[in-house]
Amino acid sequence: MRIDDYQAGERAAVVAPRHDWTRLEIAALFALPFADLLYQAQGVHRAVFASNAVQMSQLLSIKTGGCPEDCGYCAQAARYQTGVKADKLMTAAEVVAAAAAAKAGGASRFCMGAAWRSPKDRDMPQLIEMVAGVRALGLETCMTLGMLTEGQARQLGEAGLDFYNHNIDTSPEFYGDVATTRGQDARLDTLAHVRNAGVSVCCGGIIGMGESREDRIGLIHTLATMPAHPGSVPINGLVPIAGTPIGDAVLQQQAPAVDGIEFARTIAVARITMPHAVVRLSAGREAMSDEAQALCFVAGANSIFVGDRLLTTNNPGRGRDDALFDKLGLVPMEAIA
Ligand code: SAM
Ligand code: DTB
Ligand code: SF4
Repeated sequence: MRIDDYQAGERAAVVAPRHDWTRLEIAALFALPFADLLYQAQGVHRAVFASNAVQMSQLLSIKTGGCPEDCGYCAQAARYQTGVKADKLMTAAEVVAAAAAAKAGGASRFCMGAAWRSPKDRDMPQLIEMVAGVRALGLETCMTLGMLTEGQARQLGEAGLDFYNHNIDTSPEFYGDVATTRGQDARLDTLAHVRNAGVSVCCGGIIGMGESREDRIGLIHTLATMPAHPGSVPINGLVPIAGTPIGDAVLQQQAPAVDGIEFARTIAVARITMPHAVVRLSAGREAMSDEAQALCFVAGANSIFVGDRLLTTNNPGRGRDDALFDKLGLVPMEAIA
């Protein structure tokens, strides 16, 4: 029986999450004719989610630049000359004011990012105050602060943090080409701490860093075989930053950072393998055409970042996004929840 032969109420059960995906099965999905892949992704998407609803998150860089890590794509790594200047941690009052503006602009989740290897225990009270203040506005809260100890994850969970973003970025095989100051296993440890603290996991990766299809398969395989699928899966298109090793390599080839069809394929495979996850068309939208973004929504993306800025780079503003939503008949997820 096909998905669309079931009644609406039965459908979510039909797409019960599986955690035993093999690389071969994921490779076979990637290899489908494009229309067949998107048809399958649409079937899964419509079985679980309202078909045209898109969740909207807004980012704020609460502590910019000066990061000791060496992620080869990142504008905020202290060791690369990217023109980003290091700032200190914002105050809770400043963060809450920015969250109020984000809410007025239509965001339902506020994601606070810090360019740290990991937070210091002395920062925790300030971070906890931010979570409480943003929550009090009626927004969902998300933080991305680097690696967390079990205790730090528990403290943030107790403060009411809804989501923690921590990306595995790429396949286990390619990870060593992306960052060397810590391994991907350390990222998986933090994700376990977050999960155990009862905070929802937001975890995904970056496409367009020079990785192979096999690496994209490995990225999705790692995510889809986690003990629980992440609640949110951000798929970022590399924003190439001059001065970073990966950004420079992409810029010097003068090739588009991401092939739009392969990007949409990756979203579709994430949608099919993690049916209940919200899949975010994350960084990289500024450089994407409306048509490329439309393909990603058809492939099953149902979340975006809104607002003019991501962390250090630009994002399509409200005007362009409103026009895109109008053209495609998309509506904010909260509007129909
Ligand atoms: N320092 C924390 C960490 O690494 O987890 C939090 C901030 S970090 C900037 C969050 C994520 O943003 C990275 O894991 C990466 O996936 C994504 N990201 C950073 N720079 C990017 C870029 N230039 N293009 C696309 N995605 C990027
Ligand atoms: C995620 O996966 N993407 C966001 C968020 N999590 C923290 C970050 C995108 C950053 C893009 C580059 C920049 O603005 O510096
Ligand atoms: Fe630091 Fe995060 Fe950037 Fe890596 S991605 S250099 S950990 S801010």
